[in-house]
Amino acid sequence: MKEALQQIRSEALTALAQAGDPQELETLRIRFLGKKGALTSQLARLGRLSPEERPVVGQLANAIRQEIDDLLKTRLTELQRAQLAERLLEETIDVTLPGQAPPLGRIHPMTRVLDEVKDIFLGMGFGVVEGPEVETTWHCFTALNTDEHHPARDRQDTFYIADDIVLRTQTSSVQIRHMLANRPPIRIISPGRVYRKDEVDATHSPMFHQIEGLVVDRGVTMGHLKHTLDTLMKAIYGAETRTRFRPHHFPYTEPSAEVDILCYMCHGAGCRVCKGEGWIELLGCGMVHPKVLSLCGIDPDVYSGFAFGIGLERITLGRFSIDDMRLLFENDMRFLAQF
Ligand code: 2NM
Repeated sequence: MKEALQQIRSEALTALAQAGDPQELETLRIRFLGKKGALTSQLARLGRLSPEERPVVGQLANAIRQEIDDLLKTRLTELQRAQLAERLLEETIDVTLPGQAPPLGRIHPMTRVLDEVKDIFLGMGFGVVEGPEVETTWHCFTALNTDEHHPARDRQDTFYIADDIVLRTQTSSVQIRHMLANRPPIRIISPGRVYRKDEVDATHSPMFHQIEGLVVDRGVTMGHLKHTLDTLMKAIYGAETRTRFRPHHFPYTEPSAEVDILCYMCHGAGCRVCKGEGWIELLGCGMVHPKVLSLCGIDPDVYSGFAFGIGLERITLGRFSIDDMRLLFENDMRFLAQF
């Protein structure tokens, strides 16, 4: 039996010396020292020995167990150290490598144009006023002198929430609220989303953005209106830009006009951008109708005002030579990253 124990010992020492990783060591521990291990099964046979032999062989078996156990611990530490050293070598960080920049967002082209327009008007002493997108028909139509049968009120054209509640069709409703709550002098722009039942195509969307402006004071004239819009157009499209005012009709202004700018592509010669016209229609404006002032508690015999409305998408498309409005709403980074 002594020979068997020595045999186990030498097998174990060799195997332990050759083990390559902690997993292997554990397998060896079970093989030699486990409940059904080689050494344990030898010890089970101690009982068959003579009383003289038993303590001698027992001692030898224990010494071997201890030796294997010690070696297991030493080898485990060694192998763990080796593994760590290997990992440290593999995972070395080269701090001189260039970093990986996280993808950065950027300002949407419409936001950029809006910020520019705000700057221009802030420079002229205007305030920026916002208001609700869900409006009463009174603020959206009645107060704007738009009578009961006007097509703008049609359920085919406007999103109704209830009989007298709509998604605003223009931000003029914000200016009505402002006039009701403030006395002249008034100088504001009101940018924001507006809604109309239009099918989506290259130039239409059921939701778009408007910037409306309003000035009310004593002695405000069409001359002030023309100068203000001329200044705006030159600031957006360049100092050489020319504006043209054409008579038009809006229920909330009298007189009313549509404003064209000389085509920024062909400078009047006629091209694809202006559809051969030489001019591009950009906005609507006029002198605030006396009835609108009265409905807002402002005396039209004392005060006069001008107002205008301009589409933010329209300006943005022109400004960056984009030919399809849908591109502004699709949030495709390949498109947006160009600005
Ligand atoms: C436009 C064209 C002309 C307008 C009128 C008003 C208000 F509230 F004063 F009556 N705000 N905006 C107006 C006038 C809007 O958009 C094309």
